[in-house]
This record gives sequence, C-alpha cells and structure tokens, in this order.
Amino acid sequence: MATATASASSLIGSTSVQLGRIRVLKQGILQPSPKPGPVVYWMFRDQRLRDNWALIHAVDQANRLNVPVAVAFNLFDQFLGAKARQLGFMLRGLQQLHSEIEEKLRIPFFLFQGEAIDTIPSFVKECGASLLVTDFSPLRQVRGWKEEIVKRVPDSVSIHEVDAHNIVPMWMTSDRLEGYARTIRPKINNLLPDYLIEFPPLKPQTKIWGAGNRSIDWEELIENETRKGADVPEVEWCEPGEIAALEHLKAFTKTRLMNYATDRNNPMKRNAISGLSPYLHFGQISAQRCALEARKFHKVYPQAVDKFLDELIVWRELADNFCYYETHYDSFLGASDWGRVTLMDHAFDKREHIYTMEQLEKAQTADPLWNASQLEMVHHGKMHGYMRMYWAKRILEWTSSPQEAVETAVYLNDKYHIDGRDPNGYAGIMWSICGVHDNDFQERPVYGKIRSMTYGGCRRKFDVDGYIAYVKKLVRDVKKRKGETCLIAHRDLITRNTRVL
Ligand code: FAD
Ligand code: FO1
Repeated sequence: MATATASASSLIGSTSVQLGRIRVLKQGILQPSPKPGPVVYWMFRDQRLRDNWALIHAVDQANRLNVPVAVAFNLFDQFLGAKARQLGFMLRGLQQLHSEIEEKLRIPFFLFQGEAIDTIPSFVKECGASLLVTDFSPLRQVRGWKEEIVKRVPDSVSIHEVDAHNIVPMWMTSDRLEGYARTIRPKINNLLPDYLIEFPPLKPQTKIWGAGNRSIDWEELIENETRKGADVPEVEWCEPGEIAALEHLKAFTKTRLMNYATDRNNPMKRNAISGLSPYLHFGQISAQRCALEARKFHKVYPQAVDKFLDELIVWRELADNFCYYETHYDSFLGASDWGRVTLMDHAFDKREHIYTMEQLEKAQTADPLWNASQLEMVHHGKMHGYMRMYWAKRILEWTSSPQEAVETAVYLNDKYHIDGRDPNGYAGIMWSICGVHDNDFQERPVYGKIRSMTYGGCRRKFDVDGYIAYVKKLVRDVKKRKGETCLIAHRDLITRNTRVL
C-alpha cells in the first residue's frame, strides 16, 4: 500500500494535529460536485474521546469542509480469539464512550458487527463520506484490512491514518527494525519535544450529523458477546472506561509512582506498578496523557519518573516498531539473528520435562512458582511484569522446540491476559524466548545464549513463597466470588420459576 506522510500539507489542509502524525493512505479524486460528504472516523485501537489525535483530526477536517463527522466502530466476531474477559472490558468502555460522545460532543456513534472490510466501506458509501480517518496499529490483521478498505471505498474518498497511540508517531521515529532499546531511545528522545505536548481542545463542530444512527442495546450485546467467550470470565478489579482510566492514572501518579524505580521488579510489591496496561491496550487512555501526568512529578521523584517514562515510551514504542517492521513478530522466524542461531544449536538438547498444552494451561508443572504465575494470569487476568519474563522463559525449557514455545506463550498470553493481543505482548514473548532486543549471555543447555531466569534466581530476588501464597489466596477469592454469583443466579432462577408457577 503506497502511503505518504502528510508532508504535503495540501493533501490535508489545516489541522491542529502535527502533519507527521498523519499518513495519507489514499488521496480521493476530486469530484465535479462541489458538495463534499461527511467525515467518518473508523475507531479501533484508540477507544476514547479525550486526548485522541485521530478524533481531533476528524473533527478539524469536518470543520474545514463544513460537513458533519461520525465515529464508526466494527465489532469483529471474537477478534483474534478474544474472550469474555477482553470483550466485556472493551464493550463496557465503548458503552460509556457512546453515551458521552453523543451527549457531550453530539457526534454520532455507529456500531457495526462483522468484517470491517465489508462494514466500513459500505458505511462510507451509504453516507457519501469524502474522508475516512482511522487510527494506527502495527498488527498484520489490521494492516491487511486497511489495504482492502483502500481498494473498496469509492475513488472520491480520501483515507488518513493517524497514529494516536504512540507519543512519537511510529513512522517518524524510525523507518527500520530497531535492534535494541538503546538504538531507538535517542531517536524517540530527539523527537519528544515536538510530540510530547499538551493536546489542543476538541473544536466545536460547525455542522452536526442529522438523525440516522440506530440505538444500541448494550446490555444485550455484552450479554451475547461475553456468553460466547465465557470460559475466560471478566475480571472485577479493573473498572472499564476512560473516566476510570484517568482516575486510575491520577491515583498511581499521586500515591504509587514514587516506588517505581526501586520496586517495579518485585512481584510482592504490587503497588509500585501502574496497572495501566488494560486501559492502554484498548486505547481507553492515551500514553501521552500518562506521560504528561507522570512528568509533573519529575522534580519530586526523578528516578521513578524517568524509569516509568522509559517503559511507557521507549519499550512500548519499540514493541510497535518490532511488530510493524518484523512480519514474523509472533513466531520463531522473527527471532534476532543471533537468537535463531543459538536456539537452533540447542534445538535437540534434552529437556528435563515436556509438558502438554493442557498441563501448562492447568498449571500442572513441577515448578510451584511458574504454576502460581500461570494461575495469576488465568484467574486475575494480569500477571506481574517481572513474572511474565520468567513465565515465558520456562516455556522454552518445557516444549519440544523454540517455535512451539513461542506459539504456546502467544496462545496462553492472548487467551488469558486482559491486555493480551498487544504489540507489547508479542515483543515481550520474543524478548524472553528468542532474544529480540536483548544481548547474548553465557551459553546454557536449551537456552543457548538466550538470557535465562531460574527459580533460584527468583528466590534470591524476592519472596517467592509469599508470591505463591498471595496467588493461592487470590484464586480462592475469585472462586468464592464465582460460587456466590452462581448461587445468586440459581436463587433468582428459582424465585422467577416459583412466581411463574
Ligand atoms: P508498568 O510497569 O506500570 O508499565 C507502564 C506501561 O509501560 C505498561 O502498561 C506498558 O504499556 C509499558 N511497558 C511496561 N513494560 C513494558 C515492556 N517490557 N514492554 C513494552 N511496554 C512496556 N504488555 C501488554 O501490554 N500486553 C501483553 O500481553 C504483554 N505480555 C507480555 C508478555 C511477556 C512474556 C513479557 C515479558 C512482557 C509482556 N508485556 C505485555 C509487557 C509488560 O510486562 C506489561 O506491559 C506490564 O506488565 C503491564 O503492567 P503495568 O501497566 O502495571 O506496567
Ligand atoms: N478492535 C476493533 O476495532 N473491533 C473489535 O471487535 C475488537 C476486539 C478486540 C478484542 C480483544 C482485544 O484485545 C482487542 C480488540 N480490539 C478490537 C482492539 C484493537 O483492534 C486492537 O487492540 C489493536 O489492533 C491492537 O493493536
């Protein structure tokens, strides 16, 4: 797909979004009719109305053309195997967005169900849109849909892609696969003064969309969607939606950020990490907002803020770079050059244990620490960041090939994590198993030169028994709550049936 960064401002016209943040995926052919059609923003990765560059651009363009703007969202059928846990969180966030965007901004929200390559072009045609704005994701599925949508919309329609997720737009940071955090860091830091800025306010619309969008029965939709993926139930500890996300950020920066530099790698000190990943993954909060808020505390705790910004900006944006420029971001084929060689050298090393997927999924290994981390993911929906590295590395030891290890880790990570299906997850798994973005270490069986992590090493670093006990209690509590919910549902059913009788 030919893309042009919007250096030619003539393609875009005036906008309060930096031109480097926008790529023209398609330039519509000017029509003889003088009256342009509306602007449609196809929202997918950045599911928020605040601090959203794609929405700001869509409104600016609509005002420039003096046409209305609408937001369209396509709900796929279990996107990449998504379960109740992820779909419930996403849909409850969208439900809030729907009422806020229509009531406060008077921008209609259209929800479609099916394949975006059908629903989005068909909506564009139906409403006679002249411009389609989309946000950006480096994942191959999303890029494939966009290529198809470019072909399917009428010639007159322009398509603009806005990177509303990265602070420095992915394509401005680098035009190649970056090998390490240390190579991408200076590139990001050079551009941060231009891009880490306060958001302009969303301008009032000059033209409002007429009637025509259907109402959405959110309760029924959520019920149906979560029933389909009920084997991985929703979690209660993380309130969905952008308002909750902003409150969460505020609480973190005020009361927990100060511990980030010292305690973030200790799974027993869970109040050092932000817990923002579910909100960031679904775009219910902007990373730029998180960085702006964290930066306010730089004078008070400089080391904590620097470390947090490094993870939030450099490592997160490195993951987008990896998934964009490495086609095989979720497979052994995407290993670093040295990683592939060393893993192949050790492909036939004897493994102490080989576990089946079922044994791994049910946390039935001989390692109680690994089992605890697996159960934290299955029942809580979010494993501590430090444990994620140990968890993935041990899978390399227990599967018959590095390729199987990557596939197993991706499958489990995406199935159970509330923040799964994210470039961070693919990059994290490839870092742990295939040495991506990492240096080589002293050679060992199975791992070769890949950095290893051991049970003994963890014991020296943190209170392993305390973590195992914490997860045991967590699982007990989740099961108890589930039991109570079933009991209430059962009682309700009996009451209802008795009334009918
Ligand atoms: P915090 O430490 O508070 O970090 C704040 C934010 O910085 C995170 O939300 C994230 O956006 C970013 N960040 C932090 N660490 C990393 C990192 N190593 N790489 C990239 N960005 C980072 N992250 C996901 O979002 N989804 C996943 O599915 C996922 N799977 C992972 C699997 C493995 C094997 C590994 C090693 C890492 C994975 N990560 C994943 C990255 C990281 O562990 C999580 O982002 C982090 O634990 C989320 O918790 P938090 O928001 O409380 O983190
Ligand atoms: N985005 C959508 O536009 N439609 C969906 O139906 C959808 C479901 C979904 C389920 C789980 C999940 O983790 C993400 C989901 N997304 C969905 C969001 C989004 O497309 C992805 O987060 C990005 O592609 C990741 O880059």
